[in-house]
Amino acid sequence: MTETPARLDATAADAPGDQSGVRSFDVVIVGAGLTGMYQLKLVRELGRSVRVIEAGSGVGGTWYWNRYPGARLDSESYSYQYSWDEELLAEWRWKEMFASQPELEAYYNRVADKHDLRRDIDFDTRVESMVFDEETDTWTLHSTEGRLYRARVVIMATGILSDPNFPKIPGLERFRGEWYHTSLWPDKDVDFTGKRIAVIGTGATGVQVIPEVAKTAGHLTVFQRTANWAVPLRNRPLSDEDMRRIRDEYPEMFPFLRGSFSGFLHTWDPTKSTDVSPEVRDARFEEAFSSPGFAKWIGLYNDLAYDAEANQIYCDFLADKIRERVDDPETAEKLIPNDHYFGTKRVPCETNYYETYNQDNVDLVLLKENPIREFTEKGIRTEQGELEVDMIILATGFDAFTGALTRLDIRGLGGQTLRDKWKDGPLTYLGMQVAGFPNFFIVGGPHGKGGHGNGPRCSEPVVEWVAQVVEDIFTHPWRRVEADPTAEQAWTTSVTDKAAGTLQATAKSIFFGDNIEGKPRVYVAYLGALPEFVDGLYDARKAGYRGFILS
Ligand code: NA7
Repeated sequence: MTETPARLDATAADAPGDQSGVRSFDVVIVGAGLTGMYQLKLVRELGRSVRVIEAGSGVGGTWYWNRYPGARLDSESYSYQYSWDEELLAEWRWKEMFASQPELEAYYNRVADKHDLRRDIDFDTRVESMVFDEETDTWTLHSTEGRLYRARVVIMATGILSDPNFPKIPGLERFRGEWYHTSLWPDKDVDFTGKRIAVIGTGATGVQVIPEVAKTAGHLTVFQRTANWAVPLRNRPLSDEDMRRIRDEYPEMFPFLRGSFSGFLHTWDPTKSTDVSPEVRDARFEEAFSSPGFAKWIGLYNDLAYDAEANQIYCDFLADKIRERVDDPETAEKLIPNDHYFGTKRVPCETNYYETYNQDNVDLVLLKENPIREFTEKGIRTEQGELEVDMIILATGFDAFTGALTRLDIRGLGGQTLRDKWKDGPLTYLGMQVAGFPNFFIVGGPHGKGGHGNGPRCSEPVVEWVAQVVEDIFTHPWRRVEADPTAEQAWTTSVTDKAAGTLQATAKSIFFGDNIEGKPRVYVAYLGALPEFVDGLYDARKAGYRGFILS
């Protein structure tokens, strides 16, 4: 922090590359989602030359790609927005308690316009590889389109849910109808009217898209691998009066969320559910069930998170709710999970999901009873026969946490690849850096808090920390910041130890990579509290970059 950095203007950043076509920047950020956008703003404010590389044609990341009908938040809209733009907080009027994809995309476009972010973003550009040059201490990045970038610092803002998971079912290329993956949904109206449609997947995305498709489909067949504990979202429009009250609360709300366990408005009740009478407990469950969002998860007794017996009581309550909502008892039983406790997988929030199965045009197929063998020209061949359909929708999720990084060819010191280094599971220090990959930062990846939290609340302090580190890199004599392998091992062990023996560990989930065939079963998120995670970062820097190697 000894020198004042020289400011490079936008014209320099836009300049054509050197003779080899390489364009050089101080910092390259990969991804223009909510994390990359804020990171761009902060790095730019440091006076550093910076370029964001984004595969999509617009900003918003998750809220750009996941434009399937029904896509919406299940964190309260106002708790999910950026906290750092007072003007925008005063200006932006959320239409609904839980914003839909179009409203969120509009919000991120407004942010990009207001802060003139697009001038530093290369859209329609997909990074495929990056190599660290030990002579010059710089990274060279190659895009699929043949663009080349060089930067001292690379910040991966690629998100935890951005590498689509395609089921390993042969024959999709043969299918003559329309097919879509929910996370690669086209920017056009997809007409379901009168069509025979198959949806594969019943996670957070499936339960949102299924009721929308069922509204107009001629026939909808849902293929379910695992039943999920989905709960009603209870969305509603926000009135002007609501917004006035909500805005008045911003000065207290944001600090509260930053100090909370996962950045959500709801907080666990420390009372044990087994210490109250069944009547009190049932009344509490009913009250939560009729409340919006995650009130019926992290707003309840916290022993549901760790005590199997307490959790089972709540599972029984929720199972009865499904039975009440689904007319056909056999279908209801198929929709009730029997292999995991409530909250041990991400809890999807739904609107009319269970009632959808009361429609005459909707069928449910259990993949455990009737597995899919292949896609055919006309549809889907299961063990019991061929189902002819006009459209297939894959709501099969993501190679979460690590996929967005391991799908790239990233080469650090000595030519080692990140993919190889992580073949038995991710190794990180503080979820931010990987030993052997200098000046390479991950804002939102494995071992980060975002996996179990409210995205912007968990990422803002991390993005702010990275901006401080970037400033240090350019104002100190050292040229590299890199995780110390010993600190990396200790951190990784602490992350996996925290998860071992928990109720979470009893379920097959994206948090253990179970949804992806062949992925090692290793815990990939972070189970501690948000303040603990953030303090760990800031304390390490304050302590002279404890656990990092500066050279
Ligand atoms: P999820 O939650 O991973 O759900 C994906 C769904 O697709 C889930 O029901 C999976 O079953 C199913 N799936 C995955 N692979 C297959 C194959 N090969 N065959 C059949 N079914 C399959 O992803 P979402 O997109 O719904 O949600 C992602 C996040 O978005 C979520 O965590 C929220 O944060 C928002 P499984 O349960 O694995 O047996």
